[in-house]
Amino acid sequence: LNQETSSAQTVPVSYNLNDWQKGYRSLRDECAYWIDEIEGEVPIDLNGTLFRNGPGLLDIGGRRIHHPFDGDGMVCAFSFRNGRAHFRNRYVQTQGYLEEQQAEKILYRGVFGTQKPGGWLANFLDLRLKNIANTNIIYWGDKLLALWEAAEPHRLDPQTLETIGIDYLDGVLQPGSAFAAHPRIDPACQFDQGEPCLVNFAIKPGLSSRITIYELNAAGKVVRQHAHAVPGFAFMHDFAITPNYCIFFQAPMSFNPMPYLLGLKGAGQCLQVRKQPTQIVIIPRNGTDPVQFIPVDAGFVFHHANAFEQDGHLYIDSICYATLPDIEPDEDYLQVKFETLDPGQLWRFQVNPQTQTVDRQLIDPRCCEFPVVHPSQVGRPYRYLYVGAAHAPVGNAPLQALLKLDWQTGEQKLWSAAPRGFVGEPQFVARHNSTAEDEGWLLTLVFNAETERSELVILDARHLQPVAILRLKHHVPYGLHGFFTPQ
Ligand code: 3ON
Ligand code: FE
Repeated sequence: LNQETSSAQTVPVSYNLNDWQKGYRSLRDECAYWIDEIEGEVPIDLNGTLFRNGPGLLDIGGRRIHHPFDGDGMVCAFSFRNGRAHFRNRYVQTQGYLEEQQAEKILYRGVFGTQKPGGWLANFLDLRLKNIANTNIIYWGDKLLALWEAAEPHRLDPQTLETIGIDYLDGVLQPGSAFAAHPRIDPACQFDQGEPCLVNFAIKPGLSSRITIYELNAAGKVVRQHAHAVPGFAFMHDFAITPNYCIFFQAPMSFNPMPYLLGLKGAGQCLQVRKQPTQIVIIPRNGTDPVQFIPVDAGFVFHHANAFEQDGHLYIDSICYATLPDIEPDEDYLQVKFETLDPGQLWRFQVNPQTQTVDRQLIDPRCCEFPVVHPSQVGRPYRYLYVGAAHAPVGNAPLQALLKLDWQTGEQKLWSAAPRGFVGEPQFVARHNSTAEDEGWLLTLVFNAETERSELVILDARHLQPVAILRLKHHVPYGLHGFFTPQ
């Protein structure tokens, strides 16, 4: 263990920055193979496919992109059948990806600061968005969709990962429509006779912003849709659902588009979180009751873990940042000084809709991100939360561990891949016919800096102990979100 201490926190550093940096190299190869380096055993009753998405290219035509969130989407599929595991990865063949690979150079600006070569003049007034399809991937209604929140979904073939094309949800979306990268699946929708449905949203930001809610039935058809104006600029990456509500945290943002228009910065670099209360925006899913806005000090939230209704209150569990770092044009994301940034931390918010007041509680100071719960507990009271976490209990650091929290007993379990492992989002997969909420597995992709390759780690969710480590033949750049389907 590297025992250096930082000035900000007197916590032993559990990682080496050089190790962490190696997880952000492009993976150009597209592969398909049976995984044969396996430590432990793939559970025989783990059947299905884990899809995951994330930036695959960190450089184009010999030039680095400015931030990983600007990287072209590359989808991985891990298929589990009778104790065997198959890996496949493929780029989403977006128009921008194809054009840039053909030209062997950057042809589009990125939201997070990637610029075309040639300085500000080459970027001046180029306001096109490159739909990079890099944030999430879902399998719903027989469609595999790669998502990026500022544009339309791309449909892929679930077997080959070949790109079929942009998907307009049978004509519901228009060219240029957004469709967020954070759908939630209501496991038993009261509007659909208890069948599961997928709830997602789209945001049109502006001086006043517009949120559209889409609900898709199990066949993938949009069965409910309603739109709402929210005052002020809205950049909301995720939301939470309960049986009756969609819940958003709207941080107070200022957006100064000048540097973007002039070709000096990406649109996302022109956003700033103001030191004012966040609005909790509560949109009734029936589409007719009034929207409520309740202020609370919450900082900025990318991801919510879950929400539920209980005893006349609304509970929301979220990962909050006191401040967000600016992505400066002359800054290198690989040189990030983790210890100088505010960590993401788990908070619970309890909303009283009668009094329009909120109580909030910091659950744990540990830096964490990418929360998940059992799919049948989405929007319901739940017992277990799983989240990527830092190895150290305080301070900001890369994710090297998984944390399991038991809300009932307060007990925590930690599994750590430190000092040389770096984890991604965990996925919870329930065992077939399981009864206990933690009966199943957690799947996460770990970058191992020692081998400079990635490995899929399967943990028993009850004990948070690995049951199998599946070593890939190469690394996979740190990714964003994934989805498990039993198919
Ligand atoms: O002007 C607006 C501003 C804006 C930011 C309009 C807009 C819609 C174009 C826009 C675009 C937003 C986009 C495209 C956001 C994309 C976000 C993204 C790709 C990823 C977000 C990831 C969040 C987190 C917390 C990641 C954490 C990662 C780790 C802990 C390490 O791997
Ligand atoms: Fe996300």
